[in-house]
Amino acid sequence: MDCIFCQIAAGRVPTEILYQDEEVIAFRDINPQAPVHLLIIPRRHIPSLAHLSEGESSLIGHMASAANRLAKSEGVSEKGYRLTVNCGEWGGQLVPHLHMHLIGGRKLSGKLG
Ligand code: DGP
Repeated sequence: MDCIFCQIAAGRVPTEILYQDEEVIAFRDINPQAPVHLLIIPRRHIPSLAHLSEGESSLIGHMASAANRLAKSEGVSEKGYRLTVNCGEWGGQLVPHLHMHLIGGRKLSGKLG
């Protein structure tokens, strides 16, 4: 188990968990790009969005629901926020465990790449 996010999900790395249920957990990004920068990850190791089978697509909806809930509790729901899934090397994915970034708390640039 050398995946850092698997270790966080297993409770092996001390991390403040902001939300958890049977499928996902959420915690703060170690390198925040905005006042609010959270990561929502599946408990199960899925290397990237490209590895998600069609039968597993409801997981993304589940992650987005968790993100919406967190956006409210973090106070960014009204002004707005961004959900991003980086996929693969050219998509800017550094940690090979599927995750969704929830970024907010300031006006974000329109740039996506
Ligand atoms: P990505 O480029 O989409 O793979 O983003 C990975 C993010 O994960 C990056 O913003 C930094 C964050 N990160 C990496 N290692 C850790 C860690 O050990 N703890 C936390 N909280 N975040 C981490």
